Amino acid sequence: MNAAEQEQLHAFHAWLTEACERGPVPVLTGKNGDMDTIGSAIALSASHPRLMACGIHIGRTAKRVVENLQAPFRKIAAERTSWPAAMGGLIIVDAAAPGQVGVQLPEGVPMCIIDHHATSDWELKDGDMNLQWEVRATTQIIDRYLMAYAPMARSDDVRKMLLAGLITDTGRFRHADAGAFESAQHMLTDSSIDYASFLQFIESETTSPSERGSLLRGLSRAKSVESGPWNIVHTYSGTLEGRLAGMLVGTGAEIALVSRFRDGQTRLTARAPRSSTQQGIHLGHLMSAIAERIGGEGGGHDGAAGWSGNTDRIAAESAFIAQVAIAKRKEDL
Ligand SMILES: [Mn+2]
Repeated sequence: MNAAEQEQLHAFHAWLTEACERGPVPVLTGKNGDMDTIGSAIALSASHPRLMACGIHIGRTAKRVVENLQAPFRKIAAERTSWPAAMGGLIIVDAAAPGQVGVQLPEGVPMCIIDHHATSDWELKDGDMNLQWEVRATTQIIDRYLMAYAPMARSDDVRKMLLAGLITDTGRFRHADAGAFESAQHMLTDSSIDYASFLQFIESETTSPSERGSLLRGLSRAKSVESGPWNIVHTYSGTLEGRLAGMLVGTGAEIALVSRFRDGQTRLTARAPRSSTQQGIHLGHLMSAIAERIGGEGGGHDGAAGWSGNTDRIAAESAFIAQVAIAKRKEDL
């Protein structure tokens, strides 16, 4: 952690202390409900009784971990959301844009964004804060805060929440960096967590026959195209797009794209292996460029990103493929 980050944590602590003095402070998760966003919200909420983890959706892995640990998390309605009266502030974790939380945000409440995406579409007002760090998971930022300002909150269960977010966002440490390992070590040190069995628990996910069917159909529809200097393998599927994209990367795709159309909305999910990001691909930037061109919202990380909007599926796919075509390729390493 550098001096600027230490200073930011100090400012965040002051912001949070004041907000909690004014009233309840919801800690809102991203609408994908992945383990990083849910784990971050629950772990941070353990540091003060006025904080409450909440969100519109809890993803599959996060749901299993939350149920297993009986962790406090409040599901809120996406429409006509009822916020607590006299909120002292609102914290949003692991979401790069207002559209990624899935609810209408309350007016006139100071906000703090805690995120690690490469892109950010938040507009900050006076009294708002943004903690956007270049780390592999938002739970790393949360743990840094807890270590410095609420060490008592770092129970084994809280550490498991943090660790689970780090494990899943790094793809079981396949996309980790030195900082991610350092965070993992902090989370495990002086805990009684058995890392290997916790990992086994996280990985013991079952696939239903219908899900297996859609994954297989998605694979059988996959097409490989050349776009400028890049190879893209793309398909569409109604579910488990992230997992399907990971499988496409496993076929040797330089860029994997899975699209989905549902209820008038198209969603693009893209993944790229490290070899592609090292040669200049940044999927998060590509997705924001698409949003600028055809509308909707897009962003994310270099090797994992998404876009969603009202355009039909074929037009969105074409926009992605066209954007990739103009992405320069660095000399092979
Ligand atoms: Mn994340």
